[in-house]
Amino acid sequence: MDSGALIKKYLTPALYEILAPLKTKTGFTLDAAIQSGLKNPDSSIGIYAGDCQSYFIFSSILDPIIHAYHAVGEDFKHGPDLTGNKLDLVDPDNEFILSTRIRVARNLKDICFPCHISARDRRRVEFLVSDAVKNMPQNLKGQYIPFQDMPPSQMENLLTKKLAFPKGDRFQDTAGINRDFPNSRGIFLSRDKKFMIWVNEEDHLRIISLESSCDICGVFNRLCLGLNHLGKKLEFAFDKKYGFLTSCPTNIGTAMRASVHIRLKKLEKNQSLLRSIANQYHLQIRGTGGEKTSVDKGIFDISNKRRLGISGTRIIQNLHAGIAAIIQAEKTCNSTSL
Ligand code: ADP
Ligand code: CIR
Repeated sequence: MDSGALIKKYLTPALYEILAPLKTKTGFTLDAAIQSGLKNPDSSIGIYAGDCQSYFIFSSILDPIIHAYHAVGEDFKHGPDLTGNKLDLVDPDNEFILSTRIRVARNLKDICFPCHISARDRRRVEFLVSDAVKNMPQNLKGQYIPFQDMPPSQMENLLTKKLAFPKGDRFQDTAGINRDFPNSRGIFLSRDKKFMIWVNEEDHLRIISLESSCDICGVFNRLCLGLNHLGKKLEFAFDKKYGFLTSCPTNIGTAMRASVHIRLKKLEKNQSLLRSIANQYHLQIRGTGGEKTSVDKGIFDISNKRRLGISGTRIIQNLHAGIAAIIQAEKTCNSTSL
C-alpha cells in the first residue's frame, strides 16, 4: 500500500501477524478494521473500531495512532467533562464568520459501532434515541424525522441547510458504515433548528448545535444542555482512559469537533500563513462541505484537531484564541505578500 495513512506507518508486518488472528467478542477483526485504509490509500488514518472492545484488543495498533493524531503522550487519559463557558464574541461585527457548529459523537454501550452493527441493532439504536428525545428541555423540543420514506425534495432541503447527513463517503462506505442506508437513519431536529441529533451516521449519535453566528459559547452551552439531558436517558460507551468511544479513533475522548465557517479572502491566497497559525493552535482546516472537501468561495471550516486529553471547555477556549489570531492575520495580511 503506497499511502501516507497512519495505519501504514504503524502497522508493521510483525504486528499484523500478532493481531490478525484476534477477534473481539462480537467478531470484529483487524482485517475488517483496516478495509477502508486498504481500499483508500489517501486515508489519513485508515482504521475504524467496530465496537468498544476493539480499543483494547487492538490497542497495540490503535494507541500509537491515537497519540500521534491527538498530540497526547503515551500515558494519555481522557480529560474532564464539558462545562459551560463564557467568552467574548470573536467576530462582533460579523465580518468573517458565517456559522458555528459544535458536535459530539456518542455510541450506546454494548451495541456494535456502525461499521459492524447488525440491521436489528441499528433499529434498536433508532428506537432508543427517538424515545430519549421525547422530553427534551424546553428550548430544545422538536421532532425525530426518519430518513426512510422521506421524499427526495425534503431530504434535499435538509441537506442544503446542513441539518441532515447524506450517505457516507468512500472512506465510510468501504468501512461498512453505509450498509442499508437510509434504513434506521434519521435526525432529531429542535423547533428552532439549532440543535439536532444525527442517528446512525458514523456513530450511533452525532449531537450537534449549529447557528449562523460567531457565538461559540452560546452554541457550546446549547450543546451541553442537550447532552446533559441525553446522558440521563441513554448509557454511552465510555472508558476512563479513552473517554467516549467512537468509530474513528480521531474522535475518541471528548468526541467533540467545534468549527466555524469563516470567509478568508486574503488568507485563501496565503495558505501557508493560515496553516502555520492553525498548527500553532492545534486547529484543523477542512473544506466548505466538511472532511475531504474543497474550499468554496474562500469559506474554510476551521475546528479543533485534538479531542482527547483536553476538556471541552479548553477546546472552546483554544478555538476562540486561534480564530481571533486568524482574523487578526486576515485583517493585517499585506496584499503585496499574497
Ligand atoms: P463532522 O463534523 O461530523 O466530523 P464533516 O466535516 O463531514 O463531519 O461535517 C459535517 C457537515 O457539517 C458538513 O456538511 C459541513 O459542511 C458542515 N459544517 C461543519 N462545520 C460547519 C459550520 N461551522 N457551519 C455550517 N456547517 C458546518
Ligand atoms: C481517513 O482515515 O482518512 C478516514 N477514515 C477519515 C479520518 C477522519 N475522521 C473522521 O472524519 N471522522
